[in-house]
Amino acid sequence: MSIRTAPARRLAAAVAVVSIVVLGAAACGGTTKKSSAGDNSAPSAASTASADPHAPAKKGLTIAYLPKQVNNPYFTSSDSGGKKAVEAAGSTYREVGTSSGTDTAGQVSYVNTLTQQQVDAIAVSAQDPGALCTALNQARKNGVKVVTYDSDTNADCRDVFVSQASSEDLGRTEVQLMAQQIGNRGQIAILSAAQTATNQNTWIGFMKDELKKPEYKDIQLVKVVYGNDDAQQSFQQTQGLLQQYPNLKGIISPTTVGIKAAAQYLSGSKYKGKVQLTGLGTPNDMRAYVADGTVRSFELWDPAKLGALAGLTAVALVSGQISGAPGQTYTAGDMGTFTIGQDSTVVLGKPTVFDKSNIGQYAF
Ligand code: RAM
Repeated sequence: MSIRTAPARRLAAAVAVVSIVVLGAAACGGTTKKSSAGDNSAPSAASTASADPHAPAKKGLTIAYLPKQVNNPYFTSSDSGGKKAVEAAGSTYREVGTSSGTDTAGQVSYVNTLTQQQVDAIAVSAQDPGALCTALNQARKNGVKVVTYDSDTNADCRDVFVSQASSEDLGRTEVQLMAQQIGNRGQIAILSAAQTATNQNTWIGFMKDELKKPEYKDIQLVKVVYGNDDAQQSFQQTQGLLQQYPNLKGIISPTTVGIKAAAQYLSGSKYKGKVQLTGLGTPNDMRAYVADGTVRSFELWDPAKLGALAGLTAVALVSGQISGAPGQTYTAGDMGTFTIGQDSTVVLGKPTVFDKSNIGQYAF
């Protein structure tokens, strides 16, 4: 892949009018990426590069995964799904990353190293929306395709975001699950991951919006706390919430680490079965707490499928089958055909709600 030079970029600007007309047709009327100035500016690949849906899928690529946190079982699952899919597609899988969910400097330094090593694509779950931008755009200017999965960066700093589900659905359904469990009445709190996490913050935004509906007028969201996807911190935050709000009726934890730690605390306390807990968890982590009555229902997508789709999207980008423009479609192995939507986002599908009636069917 060639590196774009300054004269080439000026030429691109000069033919912008022509490109817009051509793109308008290619992108089925979808939005194009915002342009920005300065060193942090995006290479605007999606808005200028053409894609050939019939181009053969390239093999022998190196696709590097950079999860939020390497020792988090959720990412072990997602990235092993990625490994399987990338290897089945004839390419090499790599994984690098930090062991803390709040080490944004560590994530930046991994992006820089992967750029120097000239990997073909990076699939990254961002700990912070803006912190990785300069490094990711530097990677893209050097010909590396960038896919975010699970947690996005700003839309100008990657080619495609592979989202686990509709963020709006996730936020609203977590409130709906909680409301059912507490009979639409009482104080609730949120136990989140890192304060900067794009995915959790987006879901919390939709939770707050859902809570404005008249049917939830008797539910008060009293506090949002952050356990930083650290088991001990999440456990302590749960304990602190119950000390501070003795009338608390429920906790929503939209993180697999947080919900597990909160369940562990509740199950060994006098609040078991009295303070409700829902959010996003893996069936493997939550099985014991559903069985002992601490948790009634919670939801999640299949992390392995998310990791697989991220890797296959990276292969489609490097192969030139897609450039990231909304409206483009591509086939992701045996997962089927996907269409790139608004803000160059691809959605995996709908999450599953788990409770005692179906949890036995899932093993992740
Ligand atoms: C944690 C991470 C991840 C999130 C899941 C639900 O493992 O915060 O980003 O998607 O929970």
